Amino acid sequence: EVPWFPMNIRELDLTVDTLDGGTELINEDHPGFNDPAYRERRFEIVSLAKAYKHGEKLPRVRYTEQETATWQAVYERLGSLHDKWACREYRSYSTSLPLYDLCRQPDEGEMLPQMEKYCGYAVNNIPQLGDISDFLQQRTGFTLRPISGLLSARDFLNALAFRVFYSTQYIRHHGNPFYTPEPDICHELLGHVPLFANPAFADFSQEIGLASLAATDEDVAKLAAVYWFTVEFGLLREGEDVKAFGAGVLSSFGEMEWACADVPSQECREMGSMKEQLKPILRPLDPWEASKQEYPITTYQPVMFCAESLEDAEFRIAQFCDSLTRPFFPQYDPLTQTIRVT
Ligand code: H2B
Ligand code: FE
Repeated sequence: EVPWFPMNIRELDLTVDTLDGGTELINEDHPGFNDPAYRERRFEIVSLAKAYKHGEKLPRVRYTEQETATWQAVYERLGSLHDKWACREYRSYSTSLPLYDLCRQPDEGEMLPQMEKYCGYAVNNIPQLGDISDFLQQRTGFTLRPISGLLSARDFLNALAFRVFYSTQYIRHHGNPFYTPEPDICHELLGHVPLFANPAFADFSQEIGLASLAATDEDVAKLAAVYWFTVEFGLLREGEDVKAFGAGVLSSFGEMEWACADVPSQECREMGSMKEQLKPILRPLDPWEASKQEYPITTYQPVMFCAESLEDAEFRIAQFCDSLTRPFFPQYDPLTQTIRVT
């Protein structure tokens, strides 16, 4: 029997069940667990995501001063680390022009000023998902959809086939701006979003999504691991340096130092519960190996994968996806926003 999957972008409306605590804060260790005001605010914001239907305008949230202060703390501290350790594709953009535009000059520059100009990125402003989604759509055809918490790997990956990325809209607890046990708007916007404006990255994310449609549970688990070691925790070689392209690294000071510094500090290692290990073990990106590699979700990554370039990662992952066998071959038709199977 073939597992259910969305055939039309509208059917993403059927994917609303989240796994976890993300929505309900059932986990006692969550920094917001004992804060009724935070819980109430979370409820307000996730209710918007739960009510959202395809085609509607993305909900706009009026963030409080306290929430904006949390964003500011994260934004400022990450900014200086990105200058040092974020990969080139995160820091800058270049568009490959469509054929009819070839008479014009290619458009190149720094990414963050673009995000500041078009999407409302600023130290004192939490950007709105709708503005970012419009920007990405014009860049790579990716759009954002609000979600209330963690989805199953299958549901989450399936949406990538439609070039849709599920994004949380709430922010971490103000008590500790530098820690979150789950995705929040800082992770999505400062970790994931800039790379979705990169055409090669957008294509390879969709590739993983297409491979997940109707895949067996076993193959979904493999794809989830490949996703984890690339989109979330992937590294790239730039000359002598190791740079971050995974959003989990890019949105965390500790993980960025752990992954990219020549010698991670003692303080950094303690933050990530790395007692014995001095540095992550870096392996060259091999999706077959990554698909079988175990990974912790509460400590830093003991093992990480480093690609030669984003194109190298894209090529290898495309090969891996092709190697998975399925009863049919799904393709995305962007004109009708449906999946065609052949
Ligand atoms: N759900 C949400 N809402 N955001 C994510 O980043 C996410 C998810 N990641 N579900 C998925 C799982 C990922 O860890 C892989 C595919 O399992
Ligand atoms: Fe993420």
